[in-house]
Amino acid sequence: MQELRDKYIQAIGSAADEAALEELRVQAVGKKGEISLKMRELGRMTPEERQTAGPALNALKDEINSALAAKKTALADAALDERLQAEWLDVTLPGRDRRVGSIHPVSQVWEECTAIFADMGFAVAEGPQVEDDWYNFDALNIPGHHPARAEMDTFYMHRAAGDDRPPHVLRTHTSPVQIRAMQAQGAPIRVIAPGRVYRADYDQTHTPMFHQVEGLAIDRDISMANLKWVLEEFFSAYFGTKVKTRFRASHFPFTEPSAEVDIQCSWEGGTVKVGEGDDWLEVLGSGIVHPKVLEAAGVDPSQWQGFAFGMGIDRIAMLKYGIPDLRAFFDSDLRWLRHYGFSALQVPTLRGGI
Ligand code: 2U9
Repeated sequence: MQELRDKYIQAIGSAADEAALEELRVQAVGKKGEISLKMRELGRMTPEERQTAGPALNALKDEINSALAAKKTALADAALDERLQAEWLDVTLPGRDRRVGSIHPVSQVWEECTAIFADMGFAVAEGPQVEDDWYNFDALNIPGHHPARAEMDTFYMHRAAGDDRPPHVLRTHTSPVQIRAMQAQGAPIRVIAPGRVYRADYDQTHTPMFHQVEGLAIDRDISMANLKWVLEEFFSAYFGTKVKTRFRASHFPFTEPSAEVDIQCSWEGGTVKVGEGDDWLEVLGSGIVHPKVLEAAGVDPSQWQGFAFGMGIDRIAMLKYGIPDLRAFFDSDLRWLRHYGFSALQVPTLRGGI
């Protein structure tokens, strides 16, 4: 009995894992284990023998069960210690930076313009960025020989030998969109055309791709007075303060008369503030749509007339948000966006607020 005890107590003490322990349990105290078999032999013993062997076997069984339980706990503790060592975590380390996206100022301003003009009844029109030269030039009263074609630094699409379609260009303005809109729906019409435009020009204030929003309102008796009201209403909503405009006579092939439009501003310490002071800042071109342009778009100029205007979205975005360098718009480092306070999309309306 002592031998049996020593054998199991020692084996349990040196068991490497739970599986080895289980094997020992089955061998010793399992149904067909050594101690169980010995207990069965009790029946064949004399009462006297049984009186000493019985309690001794029970005590041995208890001792082995306790040793098994103690070893099981010890193994589990050791396993936990090992895990705690291996999976050690420094909770004092700073958290990982979460990358937060943000709206691009040009997209923001694009939406702002759309919302304000929508409040004045202008629908949004869209069109292709690759145009044929009729839509981009001829329909807008810019014939083949016109110097404006050369001045616009147009990107011409490559043409394969034998391609006899009219020349295609990357649109230099969004005006072709309004030609298409008039062809499609005729007059009266009130649309704006925001979108990307392309000119082969690159310096501090020009990028080969930029954004315009143009507007067109054609009806029976639209005048420059309506244009001035719409623009002042727009700029006041956009800058969130009453903004005066100044019209200067100008010339564009597609409008007659034409005007360049300045907005009221002040210059102090190198920063411009819109809607105060007595300086002026040029932001826009406009005029009464040329009869030839209406005709090209299938609208009878003896029945209909109206205004058109065009401005650079990038430029008015820089003005509103105080972004000094156009090239920031094309920077892939997003920290500057946060610097200018861009987060989610917020759109102003004519009814005020942002
Ligand atoms: C149609 C008829 C006329 C749109 C106009 C301008 C004057 C203009 C510039 C402003 C800054 C382009 O982005 S910019 O460089 N635009 O000066 N645009 S009138 O006239 C139109 C448009 C469509 C059918």
